Amino acid sequence: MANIQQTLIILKPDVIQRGIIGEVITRLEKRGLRIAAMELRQLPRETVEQHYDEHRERGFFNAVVSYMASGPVVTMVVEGADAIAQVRATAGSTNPLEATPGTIRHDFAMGIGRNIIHASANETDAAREVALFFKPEQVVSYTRAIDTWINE
Ligand code: FUP
Repeated sequence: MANIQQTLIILKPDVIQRGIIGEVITRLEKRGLRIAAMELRQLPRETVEQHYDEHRERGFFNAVVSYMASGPVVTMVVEGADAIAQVRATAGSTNPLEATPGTIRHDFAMGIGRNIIHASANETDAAREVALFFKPEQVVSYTRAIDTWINE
């Protein structure tokens, strides 16, 4: 049985500014992931601070909060077999310099401070982050005819 998981993705402000929302989402859809929720929104600083709470004491905290609040983002919940690890692999290493060619961060980004996509790191973070950005009724569970061709 496939281990179906949900994970939270944020397409960061530069994705919207650079006009590559579609290209990034296509990478995820082509993997076979199913979009369960999606919204374009301007994040208040307080929400970003809550999201990155574990990094509050780090030197880059203010920079990452300012970046994430600098313009609209697209928040998404995607679903699929082992979705948390699958999306992290497709996103690539946090630092685009270390990301493997073919990953989103390698192919679309240059700097760790402009790494264009957030993806939950583990099950605990995914549950917390999905709940931070979406109400339960905004997350839609459904199946597609193609799902049986993606997971046995
Ligand atoms: P990730 O799990 O890939 O989102 O990475 P982290 O939780 O380690 O970092 C959160 C965000 O802080 C990253 F997306 C980019 C930013 N960051 C920096 O700007 N500088 C650093 O040295 C580390 C992280």
